[in-house]
Amino acid sequence: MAQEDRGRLNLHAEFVLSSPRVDECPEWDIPEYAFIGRSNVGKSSLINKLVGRKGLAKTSGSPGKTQLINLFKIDRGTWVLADLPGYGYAKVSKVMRGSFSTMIGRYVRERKNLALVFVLIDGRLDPQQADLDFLKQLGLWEVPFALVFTKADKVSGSVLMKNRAAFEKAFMEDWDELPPWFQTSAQTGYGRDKLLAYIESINLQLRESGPLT
Ligand SMILES: Nc1nc2c(ncn2[C@@H]2O[C@H](COP(=O)(O)OP(=O)(O)OP(=O)(O)O)[C@@H](O)[C@H]2O)c(=O)[nH]1
Ligand SMILES: [Mg+2]
Repeated sequence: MAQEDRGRLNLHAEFVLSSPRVDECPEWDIPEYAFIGRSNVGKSSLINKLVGRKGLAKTSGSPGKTQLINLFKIDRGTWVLADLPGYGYAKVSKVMRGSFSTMIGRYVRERKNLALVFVLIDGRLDPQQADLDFLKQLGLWEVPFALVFTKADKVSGSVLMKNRAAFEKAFMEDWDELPPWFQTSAQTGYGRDKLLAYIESINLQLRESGPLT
């Protein structure tokens, strides 16, 4: 569908660690952006596309690939990307789903330098209860988030718009206003520039307002 974004160079990215525990993640005052969403929604693929390096975050056609918290320092440590396991996918075993959701819950509540969670929503699907529940939980925990509708290349523009509108309608049953939202394709790079510009704008605001931790 939409044209490829070509405006930016690849970003410098450095793998930091994979861990099941947030308390093993380094404590630092670097703004961190976490990619969270249902298994298979395209978190790891989008991280790779943002950075411009295939294989930085491990991806797979079968859900449940990412099983740990993975941290990557971006732009020589100016900011951090966190790739997390997915939630709510019926075909991932119940035990794994439970452990992923504990890991995600602790991460979002305890990670002091977390600037924002990008909650990825599969742009091909009708509203999914697991996503609405997760967003409600983030709200109760007062964790800031933005929405990212993924896999835009897989559906026509009108289907994507229809799915987004349905999602927004369901979302507004719990909320008073919409968060910032994006549409992306990890295949074509559509949406990459806007997402990066948004991250940069938050980094700038945070630099002006002082330490996160
Ligand atoms: N066509 C298309 N395929 C995508 C896109 N994003 C991800 N995929 C595919 O979707 C599958 C899952 O992608 P991942 O990035 O591993 O998804 P994930 O959300 O990290 O999944 P888990 O780690 O299992 O929770 C892979 O086969 C990807 O190639 C996209 O924007 N377009
Ligand atoms: Mg993954």
